[in-house]
Amino acid sequence: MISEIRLRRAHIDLVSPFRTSFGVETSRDLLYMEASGGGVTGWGECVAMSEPMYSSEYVDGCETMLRRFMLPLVQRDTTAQSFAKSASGIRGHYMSKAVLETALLDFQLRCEGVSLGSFLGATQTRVRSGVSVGIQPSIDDLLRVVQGYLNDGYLRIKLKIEPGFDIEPVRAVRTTFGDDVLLQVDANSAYELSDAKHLAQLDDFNLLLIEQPLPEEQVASHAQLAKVVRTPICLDESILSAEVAREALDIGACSIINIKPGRVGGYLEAKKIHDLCYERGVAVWCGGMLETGIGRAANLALAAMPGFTLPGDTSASARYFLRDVTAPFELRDGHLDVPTGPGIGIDPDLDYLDSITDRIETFALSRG
Ligand code: SMG
Ligand code: MG
Repeated sequence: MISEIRLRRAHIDLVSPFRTSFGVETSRDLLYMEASGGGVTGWGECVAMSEPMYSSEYVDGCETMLRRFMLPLVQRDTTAQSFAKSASGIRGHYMSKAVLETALLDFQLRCEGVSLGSFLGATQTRVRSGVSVGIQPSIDDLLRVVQGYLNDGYLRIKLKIEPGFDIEPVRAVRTTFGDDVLLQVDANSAYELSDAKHLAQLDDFNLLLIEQPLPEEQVASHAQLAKVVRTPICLDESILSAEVAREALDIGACSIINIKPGRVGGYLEAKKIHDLCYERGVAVWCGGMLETGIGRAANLALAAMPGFTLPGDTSASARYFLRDVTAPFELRDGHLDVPTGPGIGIDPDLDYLDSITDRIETFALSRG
């Protein structure tokens, strides 16, 4: 039984600025939920950024949602499943739901001695790692950064693109590193349907996929775009639930899905999207939100499910942080090991985590 929940706010610097079509991240504004009872603690890490630029959610807003509307739903005997059910009445706010649901799930799995991987039906012991490369000041800089990641052993490169930094950078990377490199691009909604012909120029570069070219709400426009562009369209921001995923696939808006548990309300919904895609033979991969080791551990368990046939944005700790809050995840032959211990299978280094913590608030639970 859970006796208390803690909400922790912390911050950690990134090793280098990460620029996307919507902004630059230089540090990670963190929110963790910790569900504790009987000496066991379950952890969740919120994926929201400090500003509502990737999507409408942002971390201070998540804190408000958790305090006002979600923590009041939790009692001592609340499970991840019962929380998901009671929180389904709250519209949107997927990232807030996900962090609390994950802490509850981690708590119960740790109590049962079951790893998140086995709970989800993981079939792999390690997962192939890709890396997401931010927009660089010049093509020369981009080539240097990509070379560094290839030297590290990353098995797939994803280039962030935006209008004005798209066709030529992709051409340069393809020409310099050759046809064998698994390569894809992510626009984070920066284009319009009227850019379809422009985007079709990317068809020359044998990309695995184009991720989220158009705004989140324009699912049907992606189906139009898919008729003009030969490269497979992959949706990220648009896919907020298994229902949206089903509709997007039905109308041909995408042929690949980036699954991010934080974006869809948690691992239970993420598993539903995996299962739907697996049944239909649609490839999925695990996205990333610059998570620390807590969020990364859980994502690795998900990425070890059988439908994750493409390498994800599950990079090593060193790609993000000088020092992670857990033991670092390290690349071996381009792979990361899936944690095997109960729950997410890893614990934070509490002394270090405390040293980057700004504040902790404790919520005692009623008996229910
Ligand atoms: O965790 O390696 C990571 C980041 C991967 O590119 C990444 N994430 O749209 O897929 C995406 C972005 C969202 C976060 S950008 C700050
Ligand atoms: Mg994306």
